[in-house]
Amino acid sequence: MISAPAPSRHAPPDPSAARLLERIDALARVSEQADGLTRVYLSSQHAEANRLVGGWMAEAGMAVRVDAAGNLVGRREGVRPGLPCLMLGSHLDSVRNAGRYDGMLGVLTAIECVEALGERALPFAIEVVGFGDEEGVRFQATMLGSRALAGTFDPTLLDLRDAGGTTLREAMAAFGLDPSALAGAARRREDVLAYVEYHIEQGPVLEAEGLPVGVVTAINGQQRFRVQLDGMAGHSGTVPMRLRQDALVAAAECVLAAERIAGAVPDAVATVGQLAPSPGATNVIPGRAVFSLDVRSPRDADRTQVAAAILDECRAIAARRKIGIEVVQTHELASCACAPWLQDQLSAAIAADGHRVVALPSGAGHDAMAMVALADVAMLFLRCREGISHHPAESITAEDAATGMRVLQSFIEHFEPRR
Ligand code: HGY
Ligand code: MN
Ligand code: MN
Repeated sequence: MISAPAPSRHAPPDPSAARLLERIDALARVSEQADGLTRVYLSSQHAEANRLVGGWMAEAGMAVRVDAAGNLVGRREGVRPGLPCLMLGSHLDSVRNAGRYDGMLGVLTAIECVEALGERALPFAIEVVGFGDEEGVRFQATMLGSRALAGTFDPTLLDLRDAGGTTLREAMAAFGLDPSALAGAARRREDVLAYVEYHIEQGPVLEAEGLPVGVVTAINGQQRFRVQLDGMAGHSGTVPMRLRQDALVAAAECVLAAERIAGAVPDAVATVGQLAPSPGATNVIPGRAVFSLDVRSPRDADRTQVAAAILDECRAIAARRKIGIEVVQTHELASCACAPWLQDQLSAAIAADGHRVVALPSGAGHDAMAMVALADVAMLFLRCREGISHHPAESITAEDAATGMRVLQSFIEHFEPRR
């Protein structure tokens, strides 16, 4: 594991930015990994993170609950109880060996902003949500928490199994949730004025522009697949090369095909992040190879065309090598446009803080993609060093953390619900 250099931090000008960074560091220690950050959905670390962040929500004066999907929800009433809310938030789960800002920055900054409101009476409520599963690390399907809150959760996903064979249904019950009550997590459209997510950019654009923050125009659509290749295991010393049905070699050819096909389509990306040969012995020809495929594009037509072309090529490779192939799509989310009226209000907050306004697309997926089924959405991006993310070297500066907080605060205080 690369030991991440401590992010360059001067004493932040804003006292709550100092506390924000301390809290992010404290939350990063809630991990299944002794030497880094891994926190997956419905784990004991997820429960501990809900307790820790829930305590900070309570300190900020919010009523705190965990919903039927395990999402952490803090609520601050407006001028009178029960008003529709401006919903802020992001996710509290992480990828494996993650950075500490992806997701957590948005949740903890929103809590600071709510606390900074003090007794100020707003004509709307504010809710801050810490979603339990944006990354999809444990069950391969992503955004399970935000889909449940948006009312689009597919109950057949309850039969998904993690690497240990535990179903999502069993994991929910072990977490203290009732899987049969999952529909209760769904919110009503009339109760949510908008969903706005503050998140690190996870890319190089803001740094290249010399800007601390930017407004997101749209979030690229994405598809994920599980591909299983079944050849013939055998003795590595005795089976001649011409007689082999080596599943791992076939998978390697598929990986190269994914790179070639996606690389030929502007703005499309394809990634094989997981590849598992079995039985996994040095002297055994891999009879099986299972890999993940992640395909994205700003344009849904391109994305589906690239995914189909890659999988067609995988099938041709398997046929030529006399290898069986099984393809399962585990996830799909269409590209998501951010609402212009919200973009305008975020842009005004950025400009009021003295920055040039840049609008940019998001290549990374976010809970906002699921939340758009419930309410208009928008995102505020914060610069991160060299665009590094999904890696322990992910980092931001204290100054930028303070800037992002001021801009989010200004957006909240001037928020005008759409008439
Ligand atoms: O995969 C993504 O884009 C997000 O980080 N979950
Ligand atoms: Mn992520
Ligand atoms: Mn994220």
